Amino acid sequence: MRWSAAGATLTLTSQELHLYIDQGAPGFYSPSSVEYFTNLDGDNFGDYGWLITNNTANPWANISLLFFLDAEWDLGTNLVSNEYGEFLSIGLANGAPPGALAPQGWEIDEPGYVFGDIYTNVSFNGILDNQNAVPSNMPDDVSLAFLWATTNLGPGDSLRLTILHQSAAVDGIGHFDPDSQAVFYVNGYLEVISNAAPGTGVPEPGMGWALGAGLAAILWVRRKGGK
Ligand SMILES: [Ca+2]
Ligand SMILES: [Ca+2]
Ligand SMILES: [Ca+2]
Repeated sequence: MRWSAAGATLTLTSQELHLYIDQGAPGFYSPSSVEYFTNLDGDNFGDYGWLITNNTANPWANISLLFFLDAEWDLGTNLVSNEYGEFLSIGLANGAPPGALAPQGWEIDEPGYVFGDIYTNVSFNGILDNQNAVPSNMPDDVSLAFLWATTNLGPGDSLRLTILHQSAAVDGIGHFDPDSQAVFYVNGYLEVISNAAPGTGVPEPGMGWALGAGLAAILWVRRKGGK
């Protein structure tokens, strides 16, 4: 069987980012969000994502990003439940810039209309089960998710999550429609972007503050000792 996207129609039903910060209720981002960017072509191949900046005065702690995608092959001719997913591996996508982070968790599941727990995991639990509930011998409606966890994001710094839809890949998840002989592969990467002033390097979030406090303490001790 020759797999390709040629002649098949890929519909993107849901593209969602759920951003958890310090165990609060997650923020929700979609293609309607101002943070969204897209370089998808007319066949829905290419890349897209969200650029989110911490515009608060305080660091964000214990951050998790959960990306959810519900896509369909040839919705108009063979519907959504004849498809399956295949997990390839966790790895940094081709073309990811230096320092970008590969996903740390994944899930393939029915989107939750019938039996899947993926949407509860993404939107409520903030975890993924690293399991494929829609393999080739149990075709159904395929949806998928990836997870990134990072430590802190300082005020003014940004997270840029990029999701790739590719016709070939060695990492990530493949989404197949055997009747259409169609496949696309999904992977993504996260960049933590420091907006610190040029010349200060890329400090660990919070380190500038710690360094400043340490320096102040040393100066205070010296001044005190000098008296
Ligand atoms: Ca289909
Ligand atoms: Ca599941
Ligand atoms: Ca689907």
